[in-house]
Amino acid sequence: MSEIKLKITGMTCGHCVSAATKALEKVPGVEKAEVTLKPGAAVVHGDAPVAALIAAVAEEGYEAEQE
Ligand SMILES: [Cu+2]
Repeated sequence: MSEIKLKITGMTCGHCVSAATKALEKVPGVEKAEVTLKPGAAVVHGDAPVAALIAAVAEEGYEAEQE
């Protein structure tokens, strides 16, 4: 199991954080995602392709990049 750190931009409130968390945790291979608003970031636990994580976040309307 690995830990992937993402920088996320576009989140403005707690709802965004929970939407991003849920989106990340739906990606196959992800065991847990810890998303923070300030700074906009996520620590993803599990084994999932970074591109799939970024796509899941993008689908919710936020931008992610690997940190
Ligand atoms: Cu929000």
